[in-house]
Amino acid sequence: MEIEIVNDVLEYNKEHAQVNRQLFKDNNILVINILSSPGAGKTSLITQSIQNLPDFRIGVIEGDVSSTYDAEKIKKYTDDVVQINTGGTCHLNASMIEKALKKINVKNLNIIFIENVGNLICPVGFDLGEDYKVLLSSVSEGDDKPVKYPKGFIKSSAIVLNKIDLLQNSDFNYDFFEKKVREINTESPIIKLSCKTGEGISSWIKWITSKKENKKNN
Ligand SMILES: Nc1nc2c(ncn2[C@@H]2O[C@H](COP(=O)(O)OP(=O)(O)OP(=O)(O)O)[C@@H](O)[C@H]2O)c(=O)[nH]1
Ligand SMILES: [Mg+2]
Repeated sequence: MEIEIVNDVLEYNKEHAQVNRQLFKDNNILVINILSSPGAGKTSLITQSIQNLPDFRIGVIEGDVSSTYDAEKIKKYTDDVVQINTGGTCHLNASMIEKALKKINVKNLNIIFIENVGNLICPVGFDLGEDYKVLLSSVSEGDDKPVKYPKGFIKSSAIVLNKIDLLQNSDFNYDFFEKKVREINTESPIIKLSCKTGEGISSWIKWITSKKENKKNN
């Protein structure tokens, strides 16, 4: 008997990402993969987005090592939520997404947010078939994250800085943060916002709706 060896994990992932990408294209769904460290505000950004995009039907794929805690929070805002528990793995992969997609009614959706497992390292290398990766950083993590964890900042199409309501009471230096982001990513917008106060959320919503419009026209 011949034994097939899958010797390139990323190659295997790429095949599944392509299946997902085709499904998203066929159904005209914009898919955003949100990367951040634990507690930066991924779930908060998703619930804010759902509330501020009333004209779109939004699905959410929640990635966590264990627990359904975030999915339960999201469930208050949309029925189209599916939880992936990775059981210890520190990132989502495309095959997990492919399975999760079978559990939601994809045909009804306009936008899908994927909340990746909270960390700035492992999720970056895995294409899930999404349209865009978004790197969410927050004031409470400090302004040196683009220096210490550059890859996510390089690979993301938008950089969101959350918790700007805390700027006044912290030593976070926004000019330093921006300079360090621009040294490694000259293109992607940096969107400053607070999921707590709602400040800046309109810029994020504008970014999403413009990407949705672009996808429709392509
Ligand atoms: N002050 C402040 N707190 C915020 C803001 N956004 C989120 N939080 C708080 O930060 C904490 C973490 O927010 P979550 O949205 O759960 O963060 P997360 O990235 O989903 O966390 P994990 O899923 O555990 O990685 C919660 O207590 C939020 O209420 C903000 O803009 N300002
Ligand atoms: Mg969360």
